Amino acid sequence: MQKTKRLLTYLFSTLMLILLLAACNSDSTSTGNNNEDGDKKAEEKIVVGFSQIGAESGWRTAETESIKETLGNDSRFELKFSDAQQKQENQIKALRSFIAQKVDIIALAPVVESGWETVLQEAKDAKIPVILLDRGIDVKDESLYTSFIGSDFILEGENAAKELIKLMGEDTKVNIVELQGTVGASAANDRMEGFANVIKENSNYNIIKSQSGDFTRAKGKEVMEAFLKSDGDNIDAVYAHNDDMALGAIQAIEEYGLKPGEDIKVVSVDGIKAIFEAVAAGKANIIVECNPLLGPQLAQAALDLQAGKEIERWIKTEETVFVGKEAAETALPSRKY
Ligand code: GZL
Repeated sequence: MQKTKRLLTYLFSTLMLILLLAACNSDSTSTGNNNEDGDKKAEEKIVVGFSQIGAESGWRTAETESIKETLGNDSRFELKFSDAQQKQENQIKALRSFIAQKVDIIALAPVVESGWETVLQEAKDAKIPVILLDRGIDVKDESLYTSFIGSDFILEGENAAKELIKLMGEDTKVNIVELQGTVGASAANDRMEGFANVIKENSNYNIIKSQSGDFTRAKGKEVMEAFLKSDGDNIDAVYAHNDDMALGAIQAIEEYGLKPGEDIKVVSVDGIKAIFEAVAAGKANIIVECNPLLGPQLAQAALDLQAGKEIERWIKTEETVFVGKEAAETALPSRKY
């Protein structure tokens, strides 16, 4: 009897040990970054590959700083950053590198609207969502990107024209020269369209010259010098698609011997500190704000995507307009960039 009891006890404890080992073993099969249902484990970082256009303007630098500060200082993210020196081929190379590194999300500030289908299809095939930052793209297959975080450039252009007409009067004859942004960039195309939408409604207002200054101060100055040479005393206002070109134009107008902000009114888009200082000094007149501080919105979109949530197709940034010395002086102390 005793022998049987001892045997049964031995068999029972062996069985329990086998069951216990089997249970432990099933836990260790979920190795790697993901748990059983394929989601990233909570403590794993979200790897974001960001292809930035370059550093052509104060606005661009502010955007880069916002993204590096927000994602770079947040332990939930690993940010891989690439500066394309304003060349699309460098951005395409960067995207291919991010795909090869199997990042979780690609953020792209596309220098121009066209030429993205192939590389974005590669990202889609690799199941890596793409979030567009600050400029749009022109693709037939809208599923090639998940969301656009940025401004309404057509509205910015319309507001620039409306404020200029308010400032100079509907019945005044006004000849305008236009400094366009980078050729092919959505921000340039749409700011041009929006401004033209309003100007065409008033025959007193005419755009007599329009040329790209590539969103840079140096090129903006150079193009304005050419405008002044050909049409100097016939120019009543300059519309610049960004502040850096406007600041270059202000320099050219002064060197030409006229007073910017008085002889030639200056309307600009972005809202970097230097243009507020120019308006406060009476050298420019109208600022249409375009918000570059997109880091927090990118971070939130990445977190939502990683959590499997739907995100808005267009995550818009809120912006305003500043007109005249007093508005610029009041706003200056709180400007962050
Ligand atoms: C706007 C952005 C533009 C800025 C310029 O979202 O794409 O590019 O207005 C910058 O300053 O160069």
